[in-house]
Amino acid sequence: MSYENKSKVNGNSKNEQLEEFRVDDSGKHLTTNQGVKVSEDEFSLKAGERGPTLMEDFHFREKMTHFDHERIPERIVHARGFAAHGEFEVYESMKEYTKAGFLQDPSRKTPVFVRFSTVAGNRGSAETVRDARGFATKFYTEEGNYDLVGNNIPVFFIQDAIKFPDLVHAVKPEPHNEMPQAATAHDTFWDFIANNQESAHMVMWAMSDRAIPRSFRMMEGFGVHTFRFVNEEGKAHFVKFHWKPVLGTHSLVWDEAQKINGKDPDFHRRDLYESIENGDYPEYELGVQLIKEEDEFNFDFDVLDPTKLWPEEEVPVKIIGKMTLNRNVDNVFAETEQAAFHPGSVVPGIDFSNDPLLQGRLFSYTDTQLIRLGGPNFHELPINRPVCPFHNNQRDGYSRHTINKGQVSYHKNSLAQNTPAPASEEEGGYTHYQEKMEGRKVRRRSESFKDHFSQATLFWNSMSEAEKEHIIDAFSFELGKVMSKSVQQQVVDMFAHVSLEMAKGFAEAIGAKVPEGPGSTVTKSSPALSQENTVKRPHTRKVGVIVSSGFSGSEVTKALKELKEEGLQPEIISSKLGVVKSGEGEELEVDHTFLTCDSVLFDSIYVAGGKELDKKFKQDTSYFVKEAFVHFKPIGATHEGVTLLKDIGIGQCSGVVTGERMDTFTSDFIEAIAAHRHWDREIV
Ligand code: HDD
Repeated sequence: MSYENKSKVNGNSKNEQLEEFRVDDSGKHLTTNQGVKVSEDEFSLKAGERGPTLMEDFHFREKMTHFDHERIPERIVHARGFAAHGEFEVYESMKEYTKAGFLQDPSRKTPVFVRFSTVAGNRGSAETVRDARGFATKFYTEEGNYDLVGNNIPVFFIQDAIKFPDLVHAVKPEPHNEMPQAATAHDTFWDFIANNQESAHMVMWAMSDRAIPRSFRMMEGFGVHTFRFVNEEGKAHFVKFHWKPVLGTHSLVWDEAQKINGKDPDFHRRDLYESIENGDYPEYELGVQLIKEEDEFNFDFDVLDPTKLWPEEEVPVKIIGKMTLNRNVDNVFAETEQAAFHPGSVVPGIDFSNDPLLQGRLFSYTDTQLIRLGGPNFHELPINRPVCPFHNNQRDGYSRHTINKGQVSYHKNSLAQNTPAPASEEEGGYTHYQEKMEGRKVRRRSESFKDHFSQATLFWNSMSEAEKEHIIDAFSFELGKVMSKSVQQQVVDMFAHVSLEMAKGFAEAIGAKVPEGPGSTVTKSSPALSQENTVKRPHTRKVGVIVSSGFSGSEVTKALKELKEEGLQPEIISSKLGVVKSGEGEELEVDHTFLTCDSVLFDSIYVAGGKELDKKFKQDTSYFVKEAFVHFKPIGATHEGVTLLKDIGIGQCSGVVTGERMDTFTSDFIEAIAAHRHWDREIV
């Protein structure tokens, strides 16, 4: 059965525009690109049945040439990505702070296109690697496209864009053997870190659970830099942008993440794609942190330093709107791959700060599209076109689609009454914030950018015990893969400035010299940074339900019904596909066998059992359940499942819910699932 995108088109101006470009080839005659109907597509034109192919076979030549040119260069970073369409609405007018049109009117829905990505891996790499995730949003506003090109980590490795090529060279697979793929666990990355210590704060995030999100739907997004909101009166505020997922921020565990990479390298895109197809639309609230221009110097961080966050307890996040992703793309290449984001795409009411990382990004993104998308007309590609009209004197170049009429393509002119004409501010013309500037030309880092460790310690201090353990394990893993003893030791010594306890923890694990000092004197913490304090909801969680023939029909089907009613997604696992029959004759369609899925692909496991439990079934169940157990996942068991669990050696403990009392089983189990993981479980 061929796939049909059933998402609605009407009411979303971007989708209505894209509809003009969408083509459905099914049911049509095959033609060449010149529109000539093709009579044969199996055999090339030959001089005799056994003779050579002829040059005049224009259909063969066109088909083959197009195929030979199908690939374009992948993004130098963020090559592996997945995207969806949606819409954004503001909760209340933000007039007081910004004149941005899409932030004025709660009844206005602004179309958006969001691309999530990993940073380091190539286009075909696995998705649950340890890495930052890109979170790039294109708002198709009525005043032009606004791109919020962020990550799921609120700070960055470096403070100045001139170091970006060095950072990326160090992160990418090493040049002499092109290993490892999509991983920072290698010498050049850690050599870079130890010798560029401004990276300390972001490394803490990268070693934390944040770098292995459970889903794109369950991670935060951050604009990272300080931008400016400017209102009608020309008054500005510094602003930082946040996306807060309605389902909360949740992560995988490292062992699980690595196994998923083998079992389902498309894990994150599948999750996003299926959620949208199921109508479980991913939602994120937009939050802003605002600092008055006059308060610029009233904090213990420099607002221009992209390695610093603004603790939410000091500068609260004001929730101002919501984004809903409600349509999958029709064609990944045409939309996701050809999408061109640019932090410099702003609209009136949003402006830049002098963050030197942002300033450099303003150059890099157009530059990269020129090579990747093959010329200066990438803004004409359907996915990149604004929904508002655009007019200027730019002309020609590769793949120009627009047919500009008339003689005039210059300003000023008299032949076209000096049009297209610049718009005044009142007419909506973009005017740059008139920041007063003076200074000498220098190649220097500001003194106020020199504290590299305080916020790294703030992050460490804010973690729960389980999160701290994961960070130490992550360092131990990554540095354990580093060959150079010197680099290992440099990293240990560097992070001894962040936390002695932490550095000692991984120094021991990798056999490095355990540091004596210096440690940190920072005692501050920010509870908002811990995922322990995030929203916890069971909605859309996947439950692998292990069932065999002769299961307790009415009670198990009732439990499954209740799980579904609460928005969870039970999927039936048994030894073979087809149906399993209960003792009373009820039938359940089997979704997976033990071969076609794995416990790492579920949020929780429910062992419902059945009368027919052969040795193989028990072994497979045991493997599934033990794996879920060591990944701290909620486990439920009823009927024969209770005995199976006991036989495996899993007794009463945190997050293990057994149906001794069927009347409370599902509610207890759902509560355990909502908690996400049970870190207080003792693994022996
Ligand atoms: Fe970047 C892509 C996010 C620093 C240069 N970046 C890219 C994407 C995201 C980010 C999400 C993928 C967009 C998409 O899905 O197509 N980048 C960030 C963030 C940064 C950051 C949050 C720090 C705050 N980036 C950064 C710097 C430079 C670049 C300092 C260079 C000076 N980034 C690029 C790029 C990419 C890119 C090479 C590759 C593909 C693209 O732009 O379109 O130009």
